[in-house]
Amino acid sequence: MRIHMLLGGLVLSTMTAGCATPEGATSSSNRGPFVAPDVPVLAGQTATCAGPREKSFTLETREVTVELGMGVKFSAWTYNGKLPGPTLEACEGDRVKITITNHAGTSHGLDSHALRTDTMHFGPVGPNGSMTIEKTVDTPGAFMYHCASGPVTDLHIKSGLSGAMIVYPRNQPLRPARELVVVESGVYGDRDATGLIPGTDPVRVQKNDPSLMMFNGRLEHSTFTVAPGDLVRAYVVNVGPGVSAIHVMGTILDTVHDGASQLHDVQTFGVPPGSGAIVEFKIPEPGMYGLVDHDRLSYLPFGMVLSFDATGGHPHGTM
Ligand SMILES: [Cu+2]
Repeated sequence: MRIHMLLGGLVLSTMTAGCATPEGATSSSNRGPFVAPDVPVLAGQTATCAGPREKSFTLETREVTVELGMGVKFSAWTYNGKLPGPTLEACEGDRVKITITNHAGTSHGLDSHALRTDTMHFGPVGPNGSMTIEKTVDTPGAFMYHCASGPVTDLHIKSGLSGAMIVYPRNQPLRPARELVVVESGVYGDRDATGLIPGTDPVRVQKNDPSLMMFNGRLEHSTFTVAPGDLVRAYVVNVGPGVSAIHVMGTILDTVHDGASQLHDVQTFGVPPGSGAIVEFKIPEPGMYGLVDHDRLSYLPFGMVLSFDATGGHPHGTM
């Protein structure tokens, strides 16, 4: 009960007084990806599968201090300066070419779980170097990608070098839905007096002991404006640590795609670290809803909830 009160307080705290559109909320439309500064950009199945059958991506490894929200900064290791790295979208059967250019001070590489290929292609490559992986993607799904750097790979992933790669099915159109990417990951370091986490603590890394957990590399999130009856599809990737217990407060997952398997009417779905799943849920009635990791509810005050507002600007959908 207290948790639900907390969720209510959190989601409603993102709303302005009265009936105005919540500040920072996404625009409402019936289909397509949510667009907000704090969610990875998503083109979606239709545009991706209609595009060229060869997809080229460039990922630049850079050491960047990123804003996490709530006054916290983190000196991260990044792909393209972002946490998580950019979402790589491809369509089943596409030839994918991923180039890594290393602008950082140590060696980095790339392992995408969407690829069936020799791991020797994953690098690493030294500072100022570059490498390219090329392969046809043949399996649809939401996949993790991450740095591959030999025995120190875990430290590199936990310093920020990870992201989502979506491979859309080519011949099975997905139902129209509001879509978003959800990459869950941790930060392994303590804040100094200025709010800066100056780097990754190897002791915390080894213990799988994050100081903070994040959705999409942020502690603060836009509220997603939806309407009753909307279908929402989340491409979930769990960087870890621990199984992500994906649950949407206020509803039941309509369909979960885990590899080629489909499950229906699931209250909470476990996504292991290093894996992904596509979860779909319908907004049942006017009100507020929240996507959480049910095993990380202790992090709710630090932003571990994605809020969906179906009130039409009016709390509980009432005038
Ligand atoms: Cu690395």
